[in-house]
Amino acid sequence: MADLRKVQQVVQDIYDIKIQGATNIAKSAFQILMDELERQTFTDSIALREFLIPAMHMLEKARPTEPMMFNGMAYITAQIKDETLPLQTLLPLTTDAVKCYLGMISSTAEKAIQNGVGLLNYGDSVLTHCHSSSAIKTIIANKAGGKDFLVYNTETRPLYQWHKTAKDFLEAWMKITMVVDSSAPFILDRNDPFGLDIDAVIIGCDAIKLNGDIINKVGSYSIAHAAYDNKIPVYVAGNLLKTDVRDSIQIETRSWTEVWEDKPEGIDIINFAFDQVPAKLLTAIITEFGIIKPNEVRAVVKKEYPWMK
Ligand code: RUB
Repeated sequence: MADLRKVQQVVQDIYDIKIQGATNIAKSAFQILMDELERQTFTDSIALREFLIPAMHMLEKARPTEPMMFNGMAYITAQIKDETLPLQTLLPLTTDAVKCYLGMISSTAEKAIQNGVGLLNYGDSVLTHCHSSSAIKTIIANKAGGKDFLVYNTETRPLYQWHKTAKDFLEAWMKITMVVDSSAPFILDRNDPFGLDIDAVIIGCDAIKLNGDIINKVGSYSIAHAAYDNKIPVYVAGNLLKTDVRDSIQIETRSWTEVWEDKPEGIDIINFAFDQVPAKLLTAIITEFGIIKPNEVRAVVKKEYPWMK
């Protein structure tokens, strides 16, 4: 009988947003696979597969809008497709594949952050949304060159991921100003009454479509629209391991209890976790292969990640 208890705990933590953000979700998922492959004893290759396959399915379903997860699962599955492999070959092959993908997540994230250095100038104001480790680290990396700038961040209802974002910037000794979600498009207006004069938007993403659209925390769509209308560049701190090559990603909707726990009967609530931003509103995507235009995604993914299917 496969022991999936520790995997189940990580699935629950991902679902409960104790682990959040596409990169952290993927890292935790592949780390628990790695830990369990090392911790558990498997009698034969069938026992190993009886653990691995359901574990991967459970993790993949924890949040439905995460291609970095299914691309990794596809990568591992491709390495072990030979059903005849004995345990002594299958186990190290599986462990190596998981380790390799974990390494890829970290190295690509680091490369993308470095590729985003130089986007911001001294004195700039930048708006970010939700909690994206990629967007935050890219903004902080821009400051590392000695340049100072102002960061605005949205509250991110209903779960208030802004608390995490604010703490990350505070730890990096950066000045951060919080705004409520519904005011974010307004502060991008060149005529906003406070004259905030935002110079750039940098947001993360959960999924990148082959046509260059991206999926990110709900609210990204209206922010990108307002930025586009005001000729403010919108950069996506991305990673092409997040490409939805199957065009199968669903926008996650979450329980209405997150919005109004004791709502009266008769009221419907739709609680979208993400929205989709059309490529035409995006200036560029900061990736591990450089800063690319949204319409270059298909060609770059085909060239750099031919194994993605
Ligand atoms: C987080 C979110 C982040 C992306 C990218 O939403 O939308 O912008 O996941 O994150 P949630 P990263 O809080 O619902 O997971 O850059 O860390 O991969």
